[in-house]
Amino acid sequence: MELPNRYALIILLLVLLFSRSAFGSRFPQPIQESSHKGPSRPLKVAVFALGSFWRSEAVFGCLPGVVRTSVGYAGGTKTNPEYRNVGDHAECVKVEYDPTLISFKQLLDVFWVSHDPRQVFGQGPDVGNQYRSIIFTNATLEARLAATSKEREQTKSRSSIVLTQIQQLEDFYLAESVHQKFELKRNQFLLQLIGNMAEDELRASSLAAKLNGYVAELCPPQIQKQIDAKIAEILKGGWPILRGV
Ligand code: MHO
Repeated sequence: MELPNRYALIILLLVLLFSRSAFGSRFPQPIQESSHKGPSRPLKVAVFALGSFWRSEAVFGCLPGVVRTSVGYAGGTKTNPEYRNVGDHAECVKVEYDPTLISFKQLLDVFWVSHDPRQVFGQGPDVGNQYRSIIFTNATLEARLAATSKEREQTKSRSSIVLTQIQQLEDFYLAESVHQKFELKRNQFLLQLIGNMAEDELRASSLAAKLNGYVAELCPPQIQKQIDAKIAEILKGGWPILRGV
């Protein structure tokens, strides 16, 4: 009785070992979060409005030092705004960042080059007050940095006015989940590759924030290339295909 059991166990172990090495390379290695628990360093929060929040989230999600992004409504007075009933709010991106890796000043530089702060009543093709340009601040120093950077932006040309508002951040209302990581959600392949995360996981994930920028082709070029290479490497391993049941 005892002997066959031991053999069975050894055979099972051998089969398991063999199947891992035989099939291991056929299965794609999912892209992993570099750190699952996220950094332990204290993060800072910055909120910006610069047109459609689908694009705004993609602009900031890929920057080194940005840990999390989400989109929402801020800058107005209406309580509980919704996408179809936004009231006087603007579409915003909330950026959680590690201040030892990226500064508020660097985020401001990205803000200015990522939209046209002189466009009246809209941004790009999008028309309306909800697409206005706003820098939200939550400290005196930030307000000063924002004001200085706006002045600098104005000096680039005197022929039109930089319309960006600078406001103390009050309430930030999280937008509906369909709008979170909107660009990434259009790419089923990448969603699968990161393990079909649940909505709250997706919102908290640095990896999802990066890939959201990648899909929109809004990452800095060298990061865009790095992600391209990583995906190509995974695909080389082959994708499992079910050929029958
Ligand atoms: N141009 C966009 C605006 C989206 S937005 C998040 C559209 O296709 O409707 O406001």
